[in-house]
Amino acid sequence: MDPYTPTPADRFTFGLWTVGNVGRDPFGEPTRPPLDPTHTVAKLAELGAYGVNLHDADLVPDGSSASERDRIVARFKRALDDHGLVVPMATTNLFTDPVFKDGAFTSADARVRHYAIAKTMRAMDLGVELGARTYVFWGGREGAEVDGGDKLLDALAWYRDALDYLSDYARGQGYDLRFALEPKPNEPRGHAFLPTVGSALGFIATLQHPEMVGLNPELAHETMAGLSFPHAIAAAIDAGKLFHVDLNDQIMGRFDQDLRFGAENLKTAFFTVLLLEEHYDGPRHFDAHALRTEDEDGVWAFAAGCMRTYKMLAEKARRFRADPEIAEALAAYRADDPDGAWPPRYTAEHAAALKARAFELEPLRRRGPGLERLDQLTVELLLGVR
Ligand code: GLT
Ligand code: MN
Ligand code: MN
Repeated sequence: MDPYTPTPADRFTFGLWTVGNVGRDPFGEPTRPPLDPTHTVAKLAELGAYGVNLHDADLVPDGSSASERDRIVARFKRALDDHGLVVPMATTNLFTDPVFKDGAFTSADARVRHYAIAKTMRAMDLGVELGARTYVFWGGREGAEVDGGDKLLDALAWYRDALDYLSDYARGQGYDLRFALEPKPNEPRGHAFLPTVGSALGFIATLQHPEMVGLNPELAHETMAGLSFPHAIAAAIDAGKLFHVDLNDQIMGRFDQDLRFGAENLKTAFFTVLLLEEHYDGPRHFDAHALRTEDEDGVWAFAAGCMRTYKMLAEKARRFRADPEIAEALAAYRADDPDGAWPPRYTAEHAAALKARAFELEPLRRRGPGLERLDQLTVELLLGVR
């Protein structure tokens, strides 16, 4: 078998909303018909995916009766069973309904905030019923264009109140769920609350149950903010908070593109995969969609492409580690200090000696760390000539 053909062991997942994206944009109508979720399940299984994720409303339209909901869910579960797909992550659509136009958990109208919590509890019930262990919070409408609304501090407090309430709900129900916050700097709002991985990490520390809340960083979102995705992932890993990941691609400084993984920034994709392969064992979720130009065949080519590129980059990551010249360049980049081990242990005596130490700085100023060579070796590896 082609080594880059995905299998469920690779744990690739897509959202119903990703392959199901109909190609609507702010200037144009849909270019593709909606997909039946059971058809999506069958196609994703055929392509070698492991799972499918969803918003409540991707499966059960808002306002469905209880019996309609149960009928839709039973049919979807049958499709999952028939095709061996799982639902590792679920989330709530708190952005499409006009009721959320000025925020859900951060709406200035307390009735909307209460409704958002109620909708999320029902969506959590659905996610857990389908087997989800990760619950994502993307605050699509949590933001502002007008700071004259004077709610910058209140909005963060309301966001915190809602997450605290929902953590208690999940615990009260005995749900085995972890929450993953997904930052984004803007779009659809002018300024989003919790715009980056760093801001979300700081916020989590203020929650009542910080241990059950982590991050779902998205490549496109950090890139829109002008930041590096590998750096953001590293910060989340360092904090023990990489609970989930949204892989896609994006041109910096553009609208939210959600391009096929690896379509734009191959080096970013490579260093992302290197980190994930070595420090993350959750599902590899593609939060992207086919270009608006494409028909359904293009959608499945897009989905297969995301997974295939990930696998090719995972193979490159293994070669990066196994390459003796790269290993040698990496070893040369890091220099030990013959006069003292790292990390230094503080004692008053050590501090006094360190302050008094006569450093020979001239050789350190002159030393070239070899990064040009290292980077070129990486490029050659990625281009397939080593
Ligand atoms: C929406 C958004 C994504 C989020 C999804 C989860 S919905 O498509 O663009 O980044 O991950 O709510
Ligand atoms: Mn996105
Ligand atoms: Mn996303």
